[in-house]
Amino acid sequence: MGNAKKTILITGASSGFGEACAYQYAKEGCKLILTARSVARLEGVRRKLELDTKGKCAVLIRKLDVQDRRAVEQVMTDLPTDFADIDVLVNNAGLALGTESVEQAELTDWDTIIDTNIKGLLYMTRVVLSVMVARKCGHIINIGSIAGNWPHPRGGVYGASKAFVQQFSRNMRADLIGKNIRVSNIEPGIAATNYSNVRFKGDSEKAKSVYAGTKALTAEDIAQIVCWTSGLPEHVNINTLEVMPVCQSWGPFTLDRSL
Ligand code: NDP
Ligand code: 8X3
Repeated sequence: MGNAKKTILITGASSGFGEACAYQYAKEGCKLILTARSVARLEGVRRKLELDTKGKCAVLIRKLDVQDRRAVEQVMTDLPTDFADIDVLVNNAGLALGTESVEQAELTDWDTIIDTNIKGLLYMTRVVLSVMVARKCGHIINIGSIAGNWPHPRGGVYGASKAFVQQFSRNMRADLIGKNIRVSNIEPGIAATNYSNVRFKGDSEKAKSVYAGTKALTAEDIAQIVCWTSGLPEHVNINTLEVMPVCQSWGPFTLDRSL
């Protein structure tokens, strides 16, 4: 089946997985709608796409904060007709903030995580689904995380937000039976992107130390998986796909022997 000629909307396309998905889908002959808050970085992605594809890739960029429900609705309303039939939505925009234990975490960080990873993903999904349901086709690909599947000390609300994404993906798929719409949740482990820089609030030394001595996943690894997932024959649905680098695995249970 493949992805050629599909219209793909990617949130958080200014960096990391979203940016790498844009390059991969462009190689596969897709039309792209790239969204993020940073227009300057989106312009950079568009320039690189134009060079890579010798201007053959149709790209629309839109400044969009997924936390803003009205803005999400407006972006969809304002799409030119030749970009309006979205075949694939990659719900990728997201972040972790802070590394404190739950009793010390900043409540404003929790708000931002919930507003972006949960509410933003819900707003995007609802507006795009209305188009997909009307066309009786489409594919929603959510970017979850292994942090939604396994307990992570100091992963608090971030991991919980990704557990939400996993269960929402499953429930959505249950609701959409008979409507010919695919739903997939891709759950990466540690990947070297700007993620840690955001999580450590710009402390690039700390962010670098997360990946030191590891061979972490790359954004391109995840982009290949996302594009493969949507390029499978139309009757095939990847429900969930958890992926870690070989250097990552689980820890044992912990016992407190001090009591
Ligand atoms: P990056 O920080 O490199 O990219 C995050 C992207 O999300 C950026 O394009 C950013 O753009 C965008 N974004 C953040 N907040 C908003 C917002 N409010 N509205 C719109 N866009 C927003 O990190 P990754 O590429 O690693 O992260 C992508 C996804 O992958 C996230 O959901 C993350 O949780 C998940 N993930 C990451 C893993 C990792 O180890 N890297 C592992 C597992 C999952 P801008 O700032 O311009 O808005
Ligand atoms: C984050 C995944 O492995 O860095 O979503 O905690 S990990």
